[in-house]
Amino acid sequence: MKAFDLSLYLVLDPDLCAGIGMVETARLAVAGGATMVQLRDKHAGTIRMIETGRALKQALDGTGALLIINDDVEAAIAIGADGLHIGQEDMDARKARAMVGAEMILGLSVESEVLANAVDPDLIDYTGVGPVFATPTKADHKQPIGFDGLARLVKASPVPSVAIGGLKADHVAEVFAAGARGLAVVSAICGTPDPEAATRRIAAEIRKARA
Ligand code: TZP
Ligand code: MG
Repeated sequence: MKAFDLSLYLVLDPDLCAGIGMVETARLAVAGGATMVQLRDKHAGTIRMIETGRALKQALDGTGALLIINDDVEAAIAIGADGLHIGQEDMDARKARAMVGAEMILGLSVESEVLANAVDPDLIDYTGVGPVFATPTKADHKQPIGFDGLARLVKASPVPSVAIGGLKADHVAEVFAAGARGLAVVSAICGTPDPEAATRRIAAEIRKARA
């Protein structure tokens, strides 16, 4: 499996990125220091996921940033993405791993300590832990866990974790203090007037937190 850096993980949202689009948003964010980019489009079918995913792959090529596909295993394989991210209600981890093979990065969302404890490190490479805060970006999100909950779930997770949910540049220090390897953000970058500058601000906080 490829080495991966969870520190500044952009999750794309087609509605929030509507102005300049997901591909341009990703390009700017990676120029600003995003280390991973997830294509998450709950309304796109596999054909559209593949189309957008291929454009993203081309935009990210040579940058070192990795491309992760949310939920659609068929699209992830067709795109030749670096990884697949699944939720608890999506495909079963064992089946997903069997389909993507050993090389692809496989991430799983966990919203509780019980779920974090149940993660099989032979199948899953990282966990997405949250939501730390309530967020309008995901209408059906689970109960927010706060930074105390984040620390507990990170500790329970047998693989590295990235925090998600309502996170901004101001939260970076607490995210790393809780033991997470990084933060996953949507609205802190997507749809902002200057996605590259917004990403740079977060990246600068990450350098401080890690120093
Ligand atoms: N999963 C849990 S919260 C969330 C997802 C996809 C959305 C996070 O969006 P934002 O805008 O960074 O709060
Ligand atoms: Mg899902």
